[in-house]
Amino acid sequence: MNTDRKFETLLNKSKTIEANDEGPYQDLYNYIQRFKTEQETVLLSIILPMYNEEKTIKDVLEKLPYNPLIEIIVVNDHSTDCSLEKIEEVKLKREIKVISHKKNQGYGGAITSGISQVKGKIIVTMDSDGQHSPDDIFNLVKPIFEEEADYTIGSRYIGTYFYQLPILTRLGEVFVEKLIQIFFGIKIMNNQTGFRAFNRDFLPIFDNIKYNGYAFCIEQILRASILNYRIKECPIKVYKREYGTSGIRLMKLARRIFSCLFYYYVRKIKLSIKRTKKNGTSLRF
Ligand SMILES: Nc1nc2c(ncn2[C@@H]2O[C@H](COP(=O)(O)OP(=O)(O)OP(=O)(O)O)[C@@H](O)[C@H]2O)c(=O)[nH]1
Ligand SMILES: [Mg+2]
Repeated sequence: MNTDRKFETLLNKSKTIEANDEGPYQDLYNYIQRFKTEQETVLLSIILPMYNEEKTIKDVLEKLPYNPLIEIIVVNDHSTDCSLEKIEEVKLKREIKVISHKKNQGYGGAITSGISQVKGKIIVTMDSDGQHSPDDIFNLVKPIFEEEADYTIGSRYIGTYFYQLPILTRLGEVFVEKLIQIFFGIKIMNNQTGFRAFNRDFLPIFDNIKYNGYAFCIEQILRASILNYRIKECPIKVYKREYGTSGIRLMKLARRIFSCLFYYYVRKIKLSIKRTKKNGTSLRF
């Protein structure tokens, strides 16, 4: 794990916490409670990358499940607006760990900083712009707790999305889906999603990432596929971005995605040759 990343933990609101044992997350709390052991006391870590989300972050944090079995980590990717101050205003007694980057490191950089601090058995990442719904967390983590999958990907295509998707985004994702299918043998429709979950054992897959921006999403899918992890797309709901601006620049992202596909296709071939020679020895990137 890359631990020399330049960040500092600015805020760690360690107030007395009372479990919120009522409301919409009761099923989730009851379910994860079953996996608690003496060694394993934090069952879920929820990571939220945040870049200039002053309009949404407070609301997003207030709607998250909250329980002593769950930790919440916000990665402030050098926001230049009042996002950080908005976290201070979060109502309810919530312990929120905030990691602040001294300079912007991109979406992938924000996720890997969060990952370097997790204590949980299962890790969830979701966006802080209000497009994701926290009640879908259960859908994403259940297959991992049940050991049916190692990496779950929140998919609006097998779930729902409540806005008109730009035609280029849809076509781009279909094109990438086909390329991944042809060259890596797996079908992932919503290959640009930021809502995902994985087991802590899966963390080495995030070591030494090459793509710090949004191509990070594809990079991790390809790495997981090369290392034969079980990937599953699960239904989620995705809402329209109501505030702020998307950081996605389509042409730049397209170039990065193609570079990523090419790079990992070559890696895949090299690793399979090594695997044959070493007769099944586990390999890392
Ligand atoms: N734009 C941007 N977002 C970042 C960065 N670092 C972290 N993020 C967060 O990453 C999440 C996803 O970013 P978005 O720009 O909304 O990307 P998206 O949801 O895939 O794309 P849209 O559907 O167009 O909104 C948000 O929660 C951002 O706050 C960064 O450097 N740039
Ligand atoms: Mg978004």
